[in-house]
Amino acid sequence: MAISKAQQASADAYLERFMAGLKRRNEGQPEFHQAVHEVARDIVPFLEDKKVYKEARILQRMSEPDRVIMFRVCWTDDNNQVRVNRGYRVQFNNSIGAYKGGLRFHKSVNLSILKFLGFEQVFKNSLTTLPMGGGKGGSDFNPQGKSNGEVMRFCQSFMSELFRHIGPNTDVPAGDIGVGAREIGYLFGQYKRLQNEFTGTITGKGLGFGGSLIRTEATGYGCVYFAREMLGTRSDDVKGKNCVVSGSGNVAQYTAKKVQQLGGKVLTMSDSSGFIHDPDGINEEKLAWVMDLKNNRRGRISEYVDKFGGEFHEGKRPWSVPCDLAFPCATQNELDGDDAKVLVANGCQLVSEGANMPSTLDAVGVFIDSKILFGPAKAANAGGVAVSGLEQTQNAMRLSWSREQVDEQLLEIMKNIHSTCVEHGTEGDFINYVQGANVGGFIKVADAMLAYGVL
Ligand code: NDP
Ligand code: 2IT
Repeated sequence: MAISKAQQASADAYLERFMAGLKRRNEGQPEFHQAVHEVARDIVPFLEDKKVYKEARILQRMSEPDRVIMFRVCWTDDNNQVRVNRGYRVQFNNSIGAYKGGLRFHKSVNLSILKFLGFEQVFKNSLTTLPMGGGKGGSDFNPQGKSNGEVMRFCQSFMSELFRHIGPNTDVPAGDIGVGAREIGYLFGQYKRLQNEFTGTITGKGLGFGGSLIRTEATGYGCVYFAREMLGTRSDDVKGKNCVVSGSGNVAQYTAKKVQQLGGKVLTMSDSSGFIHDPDGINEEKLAWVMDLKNNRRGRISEYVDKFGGEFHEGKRPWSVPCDLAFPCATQNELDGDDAKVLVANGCQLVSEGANMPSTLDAVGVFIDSKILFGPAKAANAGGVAVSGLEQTQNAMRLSWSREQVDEQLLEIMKNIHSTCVEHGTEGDFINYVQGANVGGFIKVADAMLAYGVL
């Protein structure tokens, strides 16, 4: 995006005023400020010569959610004690389709985190090219250490309020941190019971009751497909690359699997207690063991070392391990400016974000300044919600597509997102994927909002 010096100065002043207003209206919500700032840094200069968007205050309207629903969730634990949690659904923007986005159950969940995630989701869903608006929800409920019965009672209570706010043409939730196959089963079961209808109102469902093949794999697979597209612009490939992955949940697992399939070597995985480093590489057999550990036995990643050797680094993140490619797949702000400098100094050529906003604003700055390939979350991890969109389509048609059909469409969507980023992010011989994703995601939603008039 080439703008004059005078336009840049005017954009800088506008950005400062815009962010000051946003912070004043949304006090104490640092993650939301960060997510909006990351987008506004690119959108404000883009708007310099686009009066219609500016006069219609599109950016201001897009950074205010359509509505926020907050509710009490009461349930009884295994000791017959009454527990109280808070439930949320942030319905951010439905300009181009029904609200769509995951539910997160984690002790850290608050309004700031869900607003950042809902805001990001609007752009991400737009990039997929599917007709989906953006939303996010969840609870400060901590599933760790809870029995199946406790998780079921919590999910049923949560859905007893949420069900009245969602529907196949209104709002379609899915999973996120702490919400996997087990939770989706309980949530969908309760929704179906209360609504007395079988519709595709939740995605990520089990394969026997409306789920789509490849949805479980989609975010991780898509993140590596996106990495492969980025490498392709430098005539390079995943094959033979040393890869550092963080996290060991859904996204990390299938990122690791696709890296393996494409001939890369996975050196690390992590959880909230630290990371494991296996210099021999986490191969197929070892990954299968990690999946069983995390998905069935619900154990800690440190147990890997007792089984297969390597090192466990307690309380640490894996970015100091030298690598060619890095895949942050755990959580927000897990990679800061110092980590980014270490990665770049060690020769890392690419970062593809599986998690949402894993890199701090400083880290993003380091990646862009050093001109490595940096795929931001809203582009790189859009494969998950894209296949959720395909699940909705299959549900509406009352049929299911084959593994190959869905995987092919996922790959096609990731390639399209990459092309959109190239179209809007190319600056000379460098592709700024952050700018490309922000501008590419913005335009479609902004044009729909313009068409609707002042809403
Ligand atoms: P899971 O719950 O399956 O796994 C989360 C992983 O991240 C676990 O290894 C967990 O460790 C770790 N983690 C969570 N919180 C923290 C923390 N505060 N500090 C360090 N590690 C942490 O979630 P997903 O794999 O589904 O989600 C991972 C990321 O990917 C999130 O940012 C999510 O928003 C994003 N995402 C998910 C999509 C999906 O389809 N599931 C789609 C697009 C993005 P522990 O077990 O110790 O808690
Ligand atoms: O952050 C995300 O894109 C998700 N958690 C997936 C959302 C979805 O609706 O599949």
